[in-house]
Amino acid sequence: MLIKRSPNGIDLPFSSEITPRHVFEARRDFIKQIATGSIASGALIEMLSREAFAQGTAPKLAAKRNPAYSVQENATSLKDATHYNNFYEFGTDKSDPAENAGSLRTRPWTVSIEGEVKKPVTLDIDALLKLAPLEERVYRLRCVEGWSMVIPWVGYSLSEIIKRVEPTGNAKYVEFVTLADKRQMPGVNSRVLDWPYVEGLRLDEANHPLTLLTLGMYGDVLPNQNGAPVRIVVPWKYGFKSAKSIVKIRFTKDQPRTSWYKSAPSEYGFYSNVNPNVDHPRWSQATERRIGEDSFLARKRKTLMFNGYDVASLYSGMDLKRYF
Ligand SMILES: Nc1nc2c(c(=O)[nH]1)N[C@H]1C(S)=C(S)[C@@H](COP(=O)(O)O)O[C@H]1N2
Ligand SMILES: [Mo]
Repeated sequence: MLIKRSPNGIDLPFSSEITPRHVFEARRDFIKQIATGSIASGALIEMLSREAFAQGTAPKLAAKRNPAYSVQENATSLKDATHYNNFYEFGTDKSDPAENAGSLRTRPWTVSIEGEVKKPVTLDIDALLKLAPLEERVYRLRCVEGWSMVIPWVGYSLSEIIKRVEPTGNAKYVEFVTLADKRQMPGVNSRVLDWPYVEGLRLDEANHPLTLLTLGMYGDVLPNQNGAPVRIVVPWKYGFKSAKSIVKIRFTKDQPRTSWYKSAPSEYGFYSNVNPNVDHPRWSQATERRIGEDSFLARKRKTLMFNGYDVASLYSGMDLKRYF
């Protein structure tokens, strides 16, 4: 993949500057067809990426940057983002997922969407890729352990799925259940967590446009260690809320019993919004270390309320010390 550095310092994949005439004409025809509505946007992305593939220039998962939902900060290097991971199904060391996740088979893969919905459905990964136009969004990710990264994710708002399955009036929460297969995931043999890894959101949090159904990063499909083939990313919450390698999305009446809450309820609350004013019982949450700025000269960064995202209206009237 060709990489150029953009003016704001974020690494962006660019397509070739010189477009051959036949490619240009084909592209013009595509654009006419979209204008007349004869091609769906998902199909368009596929056609454009196939065209770009033929030229050998473009990323594997073409997506348009959504600047309204992207931070203007340097992206963490792909190397760091794929070699410093938490994915306990593959081991508890930061280097374990990169080393062990090669054994994960990500195709075929289905996600069952069920529970309190009028239209339950099971979608395979190709259906998910086509369900809505893919966007690139550069988000901060803040781990509860005190480090952060900036990652260009590819996906679309989870609300795109939610509106299609039509939650019933009983649906108050959404639960994400991730794969737990001992044959593919060596960490599932250990008892560090109660498997499968389960996370959850309140329905309004799940419907917030920032909540990203994530299928890729850095212009390509998700590497296994980052939660292939599909994960959730909730940028204003601690990283552990962003469940990887999801197989089930369940709408519920009751608050989901999440894995980290079950393991230590006094340390990992259900909400787990990034909040510099509420310390973890064993350490401060006021500052963070940006991965890639680890030299002794690098200052720690101040952690921002809700990780810097404008989501306070979701929690108006709530005591965030109590509902941590
Ligand atoms: N299934 C599953 N999802 C998971 C985890 C995990 O152990 N298992 N770890 C979480 C934690 S603690 C963090 S910080 C993020 C890390 O995501 P990244 O490796 O893509 O940066 O994934 C989250 N999602
Ligand atoms: Mo984390």
